[in-house]
Amino acid sequence: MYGNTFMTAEEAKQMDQTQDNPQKLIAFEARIERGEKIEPGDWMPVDYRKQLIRMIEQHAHSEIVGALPEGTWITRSPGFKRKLALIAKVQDEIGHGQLLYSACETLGKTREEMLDDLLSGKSKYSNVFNYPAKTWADMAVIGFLVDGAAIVNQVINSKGSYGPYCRALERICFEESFHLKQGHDNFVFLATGTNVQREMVQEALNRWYIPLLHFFGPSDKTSVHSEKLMKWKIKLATNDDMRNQFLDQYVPKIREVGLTLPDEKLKKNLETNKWEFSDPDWDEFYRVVNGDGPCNKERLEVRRFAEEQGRWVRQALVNPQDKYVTPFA
Ligand code: FAQ
Repeated sequence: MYGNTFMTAEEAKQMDQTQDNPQKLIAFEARIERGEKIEPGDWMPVDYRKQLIRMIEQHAHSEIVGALPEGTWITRSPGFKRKLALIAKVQDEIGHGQLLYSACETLGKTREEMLDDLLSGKSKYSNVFNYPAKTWADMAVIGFLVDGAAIVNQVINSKGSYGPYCRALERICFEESFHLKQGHDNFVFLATGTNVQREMVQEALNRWYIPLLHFFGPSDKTSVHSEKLMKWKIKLATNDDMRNQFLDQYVPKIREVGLTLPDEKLKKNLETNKWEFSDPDWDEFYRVVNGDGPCNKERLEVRRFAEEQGRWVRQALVNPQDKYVTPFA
């Protein structure tokens, strides 16, 4: 399983009992300072483990829920080759989820516990996947810009301090780079196509602009976890820095094909080197990430359905000699 080692919750608990050891904390932080990777069996502060579980688990859920909006377009893809590419991409996203669940299991939380927390709404996943994919142009915007945003975040975090997460991110980034090409090709094709195609991609872009700004998380002033995550090099750039890097890379590419972003205030301040934009309604962000977005219910219902329909397969893998009632019986 990709060079990682599982850890049971019991083992993690035993390790966490050695917490009140200031010497260990100093040695741990010195390792991080030197740029060493922390590995599953190594001593780590309880909060380092908790933060990693929270973040990797949310990331894993985002990958599998993230496959759903694009999944709805597989049967409606315009043409065989586009369908093949979309199927491959969706399959990759599920694979990323698997890699990340494995990385998270090295910290002592089981996959079953993580999936239960996703289905009960206890765990979060990325805001962007709670919006509908209304037209084929959404496939272009997701592939080009959501994957583009994910790459900005993941390339940065792949240089982080926890070995299993960084190794998973490196591999994920290779595959996401292919997704980006697929998305870019689709995006340019529509932007340089007929008036109808151009209007369709502009309309999709208008809908995705705010969710994409939200994607990098709340501003540095209101981010809850950034300080600790940065101190322990789990996160290597702040939310605002990642958002700025994304705008730097992608706004010129969007404008290059003659498309616009729906924000008159969006411009780069050449003195500060930072992008300025209208406040992207953070109330909407919190509503969406806390379960009240346009598609939250639908996304979790589909995941629940998949969980129920696949239960007999998981049981049969564990006890192949037993008889199972399949949904096809
Ligand atoms: N969505 O204190 P901070 C992908 C929550 S993968 C939902 O700033 P932090 C691939 C945050 O959890 C996309 N919730 O948080 C793909 C916290 O709530 P909590 C996923 C969000 O951790 C492409 C609260 O707000 N990528 O797209 C979001 O320091 C195409 C306060 O926030 C990752 O997960 C959000 N956008 O920074 C798949 C990367 N932002 O937990 C299919 C790893 C914040 O206290 C198709 N994660 N929150 O209840 C990270 O880098 C960080 O967790 C951030 C947030 C940057 C997302």
